[in-house]
Amino acid sequence: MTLSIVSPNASCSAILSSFASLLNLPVSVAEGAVPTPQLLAAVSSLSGKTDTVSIAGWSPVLSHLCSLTSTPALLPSNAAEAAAADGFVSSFSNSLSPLLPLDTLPAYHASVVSELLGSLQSHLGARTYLADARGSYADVFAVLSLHQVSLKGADLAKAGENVRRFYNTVAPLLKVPVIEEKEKEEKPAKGAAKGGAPAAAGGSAAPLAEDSPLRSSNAILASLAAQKMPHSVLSHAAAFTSDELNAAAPGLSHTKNLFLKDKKHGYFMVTALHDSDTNAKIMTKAMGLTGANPRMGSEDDLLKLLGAKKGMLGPMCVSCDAESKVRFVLDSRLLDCATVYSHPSDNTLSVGMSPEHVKQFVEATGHEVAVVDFPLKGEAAAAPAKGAEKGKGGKAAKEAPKKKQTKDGETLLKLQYKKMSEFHDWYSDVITLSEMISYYDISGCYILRPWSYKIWDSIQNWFNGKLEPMGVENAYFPLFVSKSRLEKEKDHVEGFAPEVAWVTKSGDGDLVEHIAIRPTSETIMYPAFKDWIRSHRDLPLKLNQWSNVVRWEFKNPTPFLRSREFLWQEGHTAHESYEDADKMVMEALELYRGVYEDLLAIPVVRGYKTEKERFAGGYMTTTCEAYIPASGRAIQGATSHNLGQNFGKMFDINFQDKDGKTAIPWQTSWGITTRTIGVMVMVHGDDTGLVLPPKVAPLQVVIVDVVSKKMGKDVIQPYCREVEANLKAAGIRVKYDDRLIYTSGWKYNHWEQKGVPIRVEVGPRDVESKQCRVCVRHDGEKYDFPVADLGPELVRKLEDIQQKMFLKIKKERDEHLITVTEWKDFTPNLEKGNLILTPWCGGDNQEWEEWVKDKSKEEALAGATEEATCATSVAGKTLCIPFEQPDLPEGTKCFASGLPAKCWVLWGRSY
Ligand code: 87F
Repeated sequence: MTLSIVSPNASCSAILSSFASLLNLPVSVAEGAVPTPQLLAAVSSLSGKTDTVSIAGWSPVLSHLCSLTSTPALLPSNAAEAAAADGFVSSFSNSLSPLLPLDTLPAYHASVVSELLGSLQSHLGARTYLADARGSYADVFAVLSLHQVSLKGADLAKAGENVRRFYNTVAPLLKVPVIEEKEKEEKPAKGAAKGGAPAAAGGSAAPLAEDSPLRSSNAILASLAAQKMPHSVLSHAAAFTSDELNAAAPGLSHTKNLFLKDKKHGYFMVTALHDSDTNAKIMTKAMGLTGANPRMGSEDDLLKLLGAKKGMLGPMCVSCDAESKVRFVLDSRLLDCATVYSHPSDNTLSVGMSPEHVKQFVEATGHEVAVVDFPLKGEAAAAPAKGAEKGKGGKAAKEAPKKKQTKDGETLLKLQYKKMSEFHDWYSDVITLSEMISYYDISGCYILRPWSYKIWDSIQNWFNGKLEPMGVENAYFPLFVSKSRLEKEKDHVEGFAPEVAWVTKSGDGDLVEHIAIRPTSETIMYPAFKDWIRSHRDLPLKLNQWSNVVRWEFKNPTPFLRSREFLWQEGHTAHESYEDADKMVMEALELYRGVYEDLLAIPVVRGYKTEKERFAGGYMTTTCEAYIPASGRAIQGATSHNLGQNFGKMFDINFQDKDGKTAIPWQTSWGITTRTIGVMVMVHGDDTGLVLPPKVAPLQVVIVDVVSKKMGKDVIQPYCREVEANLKAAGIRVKYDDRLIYTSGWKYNHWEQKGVPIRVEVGPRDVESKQCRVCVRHDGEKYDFPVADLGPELVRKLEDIQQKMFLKIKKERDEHLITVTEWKDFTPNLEKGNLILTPWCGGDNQEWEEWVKDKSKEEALAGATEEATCATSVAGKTLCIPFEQPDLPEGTKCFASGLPAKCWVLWGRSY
């Protein structure tokens, strides 16, 4: 019997009939406006049951169909997965069905196909997984969609790697052709003086077809299947470092896996959460091993004992170690993860399992599981664990570093870490102890406490003061943006899509149209620009907005530098001519130079972004690049874009020019964020804490008295209050810390840690001699000075401090600015934390930029330990083509390609 199902719209028909054919169900599907109950009745009659089940949504309907043919492989494994599938199907239906009459179904318009591929790419990038022949529910729909649009190999070849790989895995299920991967293109060898041709992006991962030898020959996957151990397998681009892994499969609890050797105690394999501090001392102490000093094991031993290559290790590799020569250590923080992801000795795959199953698997191989409490990176070393008890639960992963406590519970005032040797931990320590930041229970989100917000306030005030004479007005636009508006900018939003956060519910109900939270406001503002700009008299339009934006980052979050919500200013202007827009771009960049150099005392290099690094939606991007000596890394400080007429065309903005002709305006956008504060902390802070440049310091001077038996507070306090009043009158931001509950020593520490530029100490002898002691935070200078002239003295001193702080950092930056003309000198200089200026072929030879990135990374990793490779990227990247260009003599060759050089480019490791 063939069942006729009438489905409510074209895309539902498409999905349903594909699904039926996949399951070999005798179903014919026709289109008609029918409500779901009729569909359900039809489904019930197919099953021979007459009772009508109340089911809402496509996934239960299709689950029902699945159950009829005993094909559990296609069932969602949990409610979240079913909801994801439903969401995907309904968004597919909503976006495509209005466009597609049934009879034109196979002939989708090219743009619809590319839109679909784009969304699939991000969908697959974010959550697809495959377990053997079993596709997740959402995956099946994705493939059905591809199947329905009758994509041929040629079209699919254009799709991203994830889509291709995925398609090929499921292709045999669908009995559609597998796409043959083309040989990776070799980049031009001509002029490739050094180290071979640029490598193709995306690593060397092969597609995992169903019959792939890799899949069938992977003993670990086979063993999991044989043991019927619940697991999922996620296939992704080859990932050698945790950054790469987080980019390839974002948002998951990935493990890092270390292979160690100790002279006395032999081999260890450690499986830890990616952001744990896998300190070997903590481990051996917790395991009660004495005299241990484990080091990285050799690659030979790794292969011999665990059958894994570097970067491919996972806990299940212990199955190779038949003689149990390797001790297995599990990070207790993993026990709090719902699913733990690790490589089955292949870094294009991640196996997801519950932590309990990981333990079970390892124990079944004859290895004991030693559970150790490793702290989160940046936390204080945890107290030694009491033995290596099995199954002991750790705390849920938190970013907040632990603070040491004194006996009576009061937080220790001293920093625990040194800036130069423990930079990352030092940074967390400084921003928390100085009361700038408090951590929050959502990863990548932080509380900006008054001490940091006041600095942002002073940047805003300075900036607003500059904007006014430039004719830029402040305005405020909504936080939310509709899907259709956001996607109007499809071409460049596509690259950013995984970072966009969406509101999909209100209360318990699903929103019909999902709403994005602004990651930037072009798509929010420019439809209004279209209404406001009619004539040349409406131009220039110059608006600025102070707001928060949300970008759901997957790389390691860092307060101020990379957070999921941050504060910024975004300027958006429209002009009659390209020249006017260009002038605006440069004026905005000059403001950013001012913020960094004049306010924050941080030198910057201004320049153009290369073609590869510029904002894809615009025409040309300029940037301010700062340098952080302690980490040897550069950081983009702010950007200003000439958008050309791209957005005008996209948003249909036009005006009548002076000659009465219709013209498209020239636009700019520019932004600077609270990252400024993080850069300032990193650049100026020291082992005692913050060091604030006077121009932005919430307090420029703090007065601390030294009360003693010799002179009580009745005498010394009025004296200090008078000093405070005089300094206030001189325009200084000053506070007299008259709290009696703290000692003067405590106060010295406290204000030093908060970076106040000047401390004025007043003791009994100062009162007698009508003077005070001036202590300078940034260089430790101390001198006595008469209070009568203190106002003008400190005004001058604060200016002097501001200038000296800038010059000190500029000197340090300049000492790290190196010119390199030959490739051989490039990576060694990166390793030294230098900024590198090189002659560059640029222009049409963009692939060399990628080559330098890959090659420098390869060279740097060749000499690094496994632990080090997990750290932030070691590749050298272009920072900018500096506006200030040194002479480029005729005949100069590009340091990488050997082609004729066109300009000088600045490179560095960057944040
Ligand atoms: C993330 C998600 C979606 C950056 C994004 O630089 C969209 C975007 O358009 C996106 N991240 N950008 C580029 C922002 C361009 C521009 N916007 C105004 C700026 C300065 C301020």
